Amino acid sequence: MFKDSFKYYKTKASVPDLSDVIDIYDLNKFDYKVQLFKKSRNIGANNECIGLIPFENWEIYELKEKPDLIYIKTPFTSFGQRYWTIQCLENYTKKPNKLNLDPFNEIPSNESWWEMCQKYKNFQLLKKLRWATLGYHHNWDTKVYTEDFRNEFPSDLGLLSKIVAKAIGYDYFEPQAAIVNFYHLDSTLSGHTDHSEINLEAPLISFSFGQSAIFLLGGKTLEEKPTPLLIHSGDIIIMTKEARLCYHGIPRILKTDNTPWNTNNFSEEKLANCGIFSDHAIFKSQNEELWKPFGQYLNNSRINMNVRQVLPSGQSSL
Ligand SMILES: O=C(O)CCC(=O)C(=O)O
Repeated sequence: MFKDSFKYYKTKASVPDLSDVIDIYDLNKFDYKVQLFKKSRNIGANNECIGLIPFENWEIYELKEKPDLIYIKTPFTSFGQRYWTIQCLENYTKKPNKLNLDPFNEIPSNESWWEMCQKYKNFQLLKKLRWATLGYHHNWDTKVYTEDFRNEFPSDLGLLSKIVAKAIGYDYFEPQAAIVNFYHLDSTLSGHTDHSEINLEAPLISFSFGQSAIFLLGGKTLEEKPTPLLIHSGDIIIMTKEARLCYHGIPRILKTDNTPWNTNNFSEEKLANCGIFSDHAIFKSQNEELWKPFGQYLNNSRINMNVRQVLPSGQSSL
């Protein structure tokens, strides 16, 4: 059943009927499938400096049939969407993080992927990047994490993930591994479960930016018919408890006219107090030209960062 749905939404031969795809931006139509998540916790403090809107404006939902899937309708400011896009493209793709491109030795050790793509206008290389791994690096062959394949987890993404986890009741979430996926309009991610982490009780937090995607959430076996969801730029999906063990995948990226990253609503006064953002040349100079290549990337691509806790609480290594 999972594979049939995947094929249905993936096919380019005909336009799939999207009327069953749950769109959180069209709640009137889907209120029989989606309800408010009532167990959220007010995380208080002003989180604008990490790119989030004030907590009282967050909209958090759960699926009626699969309440362990939590959906936060974009809690990011447009300034936040830009920051996380820049981090994914320019910084998280630098060493010591691992890229799918590493075995091809196309990037000299004194350069980074993003620099090379921009400096030499290498659009082929730009399209070839599919993933980067951070913290405990996912081993795509063995699916087993090891201590010798581990680097420090980025502190900004760690902080963001902890804030989100806290808002849904996970006070002790420890971000230790992430996969950053880069999708183009023809990319897919086949159905899979994420079970490499020893700690499967901790949530898996997934942030998306750029073009929209159809996300399929199935059951614990491929026999179960999946629920299709439309994911927009800035949305957060959190898989907890049972949903953490379910099959999921991305059969299709959909071009969107909604480009929240283009709304320039930055306040210089606020930025002055925001350490990590104000240190960044793009935000410091407020120079749209510097943002341009990142915006161009988002116009045809989708970025997804998904963050996991690997270890049992209180444990610091494998
Ligand atoms: O791109 C997404 O939304 C899903 C990513 C995912 O499932 C994964 O990396 O395991």
